[in-house]
Amino acid sequence: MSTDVFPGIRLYLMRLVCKQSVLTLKELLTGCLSSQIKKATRFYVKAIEKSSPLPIISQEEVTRHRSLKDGVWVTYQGGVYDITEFVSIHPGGEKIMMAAGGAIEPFWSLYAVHNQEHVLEILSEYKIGELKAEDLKKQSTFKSSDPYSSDPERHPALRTNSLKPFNAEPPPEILADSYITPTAFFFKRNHLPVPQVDPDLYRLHVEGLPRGVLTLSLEELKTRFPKHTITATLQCAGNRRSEMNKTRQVKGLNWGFGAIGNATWSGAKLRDVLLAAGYGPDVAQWARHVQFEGLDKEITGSAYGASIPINKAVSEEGDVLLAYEMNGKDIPADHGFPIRVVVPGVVGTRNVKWLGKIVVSAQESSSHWQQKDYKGFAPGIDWDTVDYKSAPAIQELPVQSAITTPAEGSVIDRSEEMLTVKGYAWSGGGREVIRVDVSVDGGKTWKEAKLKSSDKEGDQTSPPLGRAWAWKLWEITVPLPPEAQELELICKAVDNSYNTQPDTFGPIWNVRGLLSNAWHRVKVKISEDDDEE
Ligand SMILES: Nc1nc2c(c(=O)[nH]1)N[C@H]1C(S)=C(S)[C@@H](COP(=O)(O)O)O[C@H]1N2
Ligand SMILES: [Mo]
Repeated sequence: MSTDVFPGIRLYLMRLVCKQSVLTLKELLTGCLSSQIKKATRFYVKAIEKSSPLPIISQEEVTRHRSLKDGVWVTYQGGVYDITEFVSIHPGGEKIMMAAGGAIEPFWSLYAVHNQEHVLEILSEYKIGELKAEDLKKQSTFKSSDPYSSDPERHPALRTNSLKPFNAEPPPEILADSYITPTAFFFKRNHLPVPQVDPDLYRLHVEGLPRGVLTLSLEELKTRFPKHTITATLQCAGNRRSEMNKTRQVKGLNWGFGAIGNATWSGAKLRDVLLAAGYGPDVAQWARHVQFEGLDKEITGSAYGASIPINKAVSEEGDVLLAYEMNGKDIPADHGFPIRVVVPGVVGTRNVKWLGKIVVSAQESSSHWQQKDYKGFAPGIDWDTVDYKSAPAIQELPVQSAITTPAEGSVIDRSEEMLTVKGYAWSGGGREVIRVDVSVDGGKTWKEAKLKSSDKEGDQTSPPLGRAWAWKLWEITVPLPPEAQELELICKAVDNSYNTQPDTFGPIWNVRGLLSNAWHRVKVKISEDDDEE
């Protein structure tokens, strides 16, 4: 059989194969085929594909076919299809004409009804060739007019700060309900569209070492290196920005106090991978930073990137992971599938997701996010006077805590007599939170909350010194002050370096609203019990 089989002839031949002369194109299109015919069809199509490799067709040629007169050609996943015959009887055929001469995928994502198996089966009957490989590559860069169309589904309970790129946090009340933050509710902070990565084609490149580039597949990362698991809290530098913003306006997404979460992460140690790539005392002479590049890219083609100091990366006690699991499952798309860096104790932004490249270097990452963002400035510096070169990139975060229940503005029933206040507390750099002080009278008097290191009641185990990567949850139950109509609840944490949080935002105000860790204050009302009045 020749390689340029026309779809009409194929259909005719197929009818013969099926020995079913009553099979019409319409039946094919509506998908109402008997399973026997379907089987025969598949068999036939496979047979044809084996016996006659389809011709390679250039995008240029496809583009010439965009009318009923010249023929209507489209591409789908690298195949070229002549759907002229189909268009004339397809309901809403005009719409499909928009795809003529180009890729059909973006239209299918708009009209999701098409993503059904029988439609794919129908389409397969019209295949006339394969798109030239280099044209296919180009296609993937303008696959869709909306680069966010392939972003994953998200839980509707999340509070969305921005949809494209997707940035969202959980309702904060749930944070202290579970020591491990459920993945679906873990805050999501994306600067760009979520890249789609085929785990079989995924490669991690380790560069900058004298031995040359080390390239690892996902499988190799999982099998060549021991699997380590840590529990670590991840916090965005912009967590609690909305509170600082109330003092004086700052620039950035208006995060509440939910841009923080605690998860278990499993993967290879970055240290082990760097040693395998040739890191040693000679390299230690000049290497100062480890740069990471994500597979998410800007329109300009530059990738998301960040770097961390080499000492953190290679230290046995640094616990930096190239993680492939989050809370015991493959890392989901939003959190960096298939590999993300987890740099425990270090600001979220350096925990690069969808990791594509690691570079050992004498320099920090040159990325926008390392150089022109994620730095702290004095309260007097504004947008006109800021000089990004004048401040170091944020790495370890300061001590932080917040009240998750009760929520701001809630009404507490006087007859309850007692009030339970709950929250989270964490510090950067592996410093352990050793105390959380709580006030229910606006800071006049303080009581110590009970700390928890897991969901187990009264679990107060301490992590190894300097490796307290995970937060503590805390809780305290206090009598309601008898006279008060309104309470101002406050919490502040102390870490094992005796660092504590500042009382107000004014003195730590900075133009980007980062490192926002003043005392967390929550106002609640007390309702009188009607019966007693
Ligand atoms: N490749 C890539 N990595 C990234 C980001 C990103 O946009 N792209 N965002 C960073 C920021 S600012 C934060 S706070 C964390 C958020 O991680 P999460 O979405 O898993 O909570 O990822 C960091 N890593
Ligand atoms: Mo962030």
